[in-house]
Amino acid sequence: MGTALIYDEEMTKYKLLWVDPACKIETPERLTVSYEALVRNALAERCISVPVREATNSEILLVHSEEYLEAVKKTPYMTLEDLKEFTLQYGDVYFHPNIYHCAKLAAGSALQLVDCVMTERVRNGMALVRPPGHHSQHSAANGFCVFNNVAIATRYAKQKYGVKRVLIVDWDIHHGQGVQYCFEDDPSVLYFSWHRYEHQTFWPQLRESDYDSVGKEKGAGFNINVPWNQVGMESSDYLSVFCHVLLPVAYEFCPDLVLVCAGFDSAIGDPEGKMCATPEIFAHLTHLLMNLAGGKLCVVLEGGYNLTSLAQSVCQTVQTLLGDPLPRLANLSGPCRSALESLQCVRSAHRQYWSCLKHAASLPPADISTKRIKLAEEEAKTEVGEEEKSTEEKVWPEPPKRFSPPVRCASVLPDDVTRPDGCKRLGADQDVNPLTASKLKDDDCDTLSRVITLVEKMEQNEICSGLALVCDVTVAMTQVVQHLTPDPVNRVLIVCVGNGKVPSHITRDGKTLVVQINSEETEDQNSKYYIPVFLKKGCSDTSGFMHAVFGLILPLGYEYDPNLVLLVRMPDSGVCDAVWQQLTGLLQSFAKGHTLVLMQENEKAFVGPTTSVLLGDPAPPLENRQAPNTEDLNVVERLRDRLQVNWNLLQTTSECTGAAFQH
Ligand code: Q6P
Ligand code: ZN
Repeated sequence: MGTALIYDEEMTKYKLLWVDPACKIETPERLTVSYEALVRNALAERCISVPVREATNSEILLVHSEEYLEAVKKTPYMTLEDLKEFTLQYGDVYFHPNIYHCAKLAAGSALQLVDCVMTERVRNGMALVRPPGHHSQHSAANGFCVFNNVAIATRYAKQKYGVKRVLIVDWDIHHGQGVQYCFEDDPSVLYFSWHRYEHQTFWPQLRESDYDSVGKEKGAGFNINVPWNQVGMESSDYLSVFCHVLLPVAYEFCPDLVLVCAGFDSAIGDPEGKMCATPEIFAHLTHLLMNLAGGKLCVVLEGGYNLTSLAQSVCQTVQTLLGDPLPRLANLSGPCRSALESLQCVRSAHRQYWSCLKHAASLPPADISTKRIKLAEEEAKTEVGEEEKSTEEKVWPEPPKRFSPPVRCASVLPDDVTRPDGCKRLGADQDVNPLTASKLKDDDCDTLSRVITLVEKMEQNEICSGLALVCDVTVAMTQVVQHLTPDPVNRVLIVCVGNGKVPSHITRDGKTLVVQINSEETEDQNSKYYIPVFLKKGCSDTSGFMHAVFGLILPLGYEYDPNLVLLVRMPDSGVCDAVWQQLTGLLQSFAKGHTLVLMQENEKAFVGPTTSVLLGDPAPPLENRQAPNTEDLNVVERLRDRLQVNWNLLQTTSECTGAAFQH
């Protein structure tokens, strides 16, 4: 199952025809540079090209009023003067004789994408469209948007395919207020948006863009706003919001379909967003959404005004949809203080609606709302001359080419286990480096030397990921760690699932980070590099387990930035297939996808489900939507409090300790 790409040159055939400084950034080149970059990087040819179509009247009316549609319908026949006049009734938008046609194609593109994802002609896809959609409202154009492409696609998916729950992730740097208004009271649509806000001084300067607009009536809790109150937010700020808000809530919501309002004005270099996240962040944001809804992910272009940054970000997104290994995000800092304030506010505003946030600190920092008023007043005074400041352009290195090793997944399996399709078997003796083999004196020598060979080939980028069935996972993990060259750049993240002792020389060597999810207390508790997570019901509690994955494992992994991940399934771990597959999939975020999975010989039944995820198939959705065990949530929360001194990405409050704020 492939990736759809929807693009048509026709959508470049309208532009601003008069002078308007607010609108001059929205150009046809936005689309051409994005598409040309996909062609140049040989990504377009790997996608399934799907034709555009016009959205029909009745489809547009799913979201917009008849009066508004009738008014827009007249624009192709207007004179320049009439168009200017017509434009004036809306904010930050322009019309052109061909924009109505393009707006129908843009909305129709989103519908085509939903159609091919829902009918499983493709797994996922991206639509490159103009005009964008997320600001447009029931009876109004706004912010370069004419029809609300993603809102229309959402209603269409619900109506045509009976989709029960839709998640909309709006990573554009502006608030998609049009989407918020459309679904505010609708619990079947979870809308998440982060946006430059600066205490309500940034466009569109709406009170309802703040964190406390959580949705209305039955839809309360289903609208999540993350206001950025400072510019310059970085990748770590974005990731911390994904780990500590969006992902736990999204998995609890359990969508049947995920749509992205994909604006790339949230990337570095954008003149509107003024943020600092590099284009590689979009590879990760995309990947983190790819195991929801069984992989049904539709990405629809919104903003993005720095043509270089936009094109690079679009490529990162599409290459991830295609399943290529992710780039490493080196040197992530922790979230900045302002981001932490926002995070704390959002988590506290939503703690009553989502059980995964039940234990979030209950109070936003006291000065936040007063700050909004104070800053708004200051801004009003200093507004003149603000734009002329800091004209120097941001520079950042071009993202390195993402390389896909010739072998995606290799396995070391006993002879009686059938090799899963698409997975190379590492068995023939000629594959094993004789030097390696001679170093190992063990009963299990043959298997272990093949495992070491697998790791070597991963280091040399000949193999991306691997799986091995061994007679003792603890021995195997020890061998692998010892074998790796003692170069300090070699960092291994070990994720141990289940009970059992992890040898202390591994947990104390200072270059291996071990996170173990278990249900037994172990002695060794206070090391920075050995993090045992005791869950009452061990790995069999889905919600508690996933809470630990989002709240601990992902942020730790991002901050540690390993070059190899060892995922170890301890004997009798009790973890169910779907949870195991989700974890395996999410761990592909690290080490360019270099994950080695170690399992006990007798766990043959898990070979198929594991390799399918290593080969890039989405993990099945977690249907079991029980509330997590309170004690387990508490354990994770307390661990985070304790460890955030060492690991910045674990922070969720702007105070030194979140504990003081609880309950
Ligand atoms: C921003 C309007 C311009 C002020 C110029 C889906 C994409 C978008 C639109 C932003 C409109 N203000 N200094 O729309 O969110 O990027
Ligand atoms: Zn935008």
